Amino acid sequence: MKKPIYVINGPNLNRLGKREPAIYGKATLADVEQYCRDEAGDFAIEFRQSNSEAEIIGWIHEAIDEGSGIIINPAAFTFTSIAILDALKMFEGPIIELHISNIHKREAYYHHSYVSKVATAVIAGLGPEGYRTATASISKLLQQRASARAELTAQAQSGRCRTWQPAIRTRDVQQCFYVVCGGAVPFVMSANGMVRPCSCPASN
Ligand code: CA2
Repeated sequence: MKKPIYVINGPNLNRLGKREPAIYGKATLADVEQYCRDEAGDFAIEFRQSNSEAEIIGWIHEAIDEGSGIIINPAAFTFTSIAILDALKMFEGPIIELHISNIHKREAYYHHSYVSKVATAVIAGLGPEGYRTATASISKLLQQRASARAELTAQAQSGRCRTWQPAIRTRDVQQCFYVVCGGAVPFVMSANGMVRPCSCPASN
């Protein structure tokens, strides 16, 4: 069974639709949750909101163990929380950072995001509809990644590649998961599911 996509929302977003509609739109958080479910295809959605940094970190830990992808609107924690950044660094799947408003058009203190350092993609300024875009995009990324993994498995099993090399699992090294070594052509698979030839020392 497919692992769920976690959609994690930070402080004050429980009030969505109740004030500042010019910036945040008229949709409520319940509407936004429905947008995500509409676009999720085969994936289950774990939709969460909290005003507590500790609770959000707990949910990221849960996603590390049980989730396939994370969509996160960290709200004000975007600009303050190295603890959320550190938790997200441990997640190996795709991460989409989402903001309803275009944070770069706003006051300077909204311009620097810690979360962007580990995000696969950032969506800002599409309004509540951005949740649809984020869910559709992360589903596609996850499907591409699954196809690439299946292709590599088939190549390995067909004998073209003699060994599977466990990947360098940090995000710093272009988000590699597996390097297939020893075959005619070594490959690298990235988090967005693209497969490309690589030069792998272990294949020489
Ligand atoms: O645009 C976004 O989604 C934000 O992440 C929302 C955060 C803000 O700190 C970020 O800069 C951008 C704040 C959310 C405020 O919550 C509201 C809830 C209901 C109505 C208006 C605001």
